[in-house]
Amino acid sequence: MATERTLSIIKPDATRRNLTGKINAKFEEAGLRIVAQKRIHLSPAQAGQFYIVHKDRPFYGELVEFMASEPVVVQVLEGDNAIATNREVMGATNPADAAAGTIRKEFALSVGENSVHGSDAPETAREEIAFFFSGLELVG
Ligand code: RTP
Ligand code: MG
Repeated sequence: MATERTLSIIKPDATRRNLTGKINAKFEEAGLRIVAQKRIHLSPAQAGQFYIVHKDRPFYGELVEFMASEPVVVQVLEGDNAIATNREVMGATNPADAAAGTIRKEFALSVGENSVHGSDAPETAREEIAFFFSGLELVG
């Protein structure tokens, strides 16, 4: 298995409810190491740029407004097959479809306010990590 890095975001619905520690515990229990982490408040323009791939989807406006509504915690997770491992721990996008024990099953409020983001492929992981972190901030 290859060591990978992925970009994770703890979304506003979760930071608001003080769930950062519980969510981080799930990542660490799954063998993912948090190699960088910071709390930021995205502007609507920054949130819109981050999710630009979804610009033509009907939920784009709502998603951007939500992501800029309150602070988020952005982080880089490292581990064996980190991208897939992280998405497994996150669970399905819609919490109604998420498996027992996943973050979204336990904590998500709805398909939109679903507590976490995770990169979906190596190329997007590289882009998304570079969007938030400089090389100096990444301590392996
Ligand atoms: P993410 O990118 O946040 O890790 O989530 P994902 O891959 O599981 O889902 P994706 O299809 O990339 O959608 C991005 C985010 O948009 C919101 N969404 N809302 N109202 C809706 O039907 C709807 N569908 C998606 C969610 O916050 C989702 O995580
Ligand atoms: Mg996605």
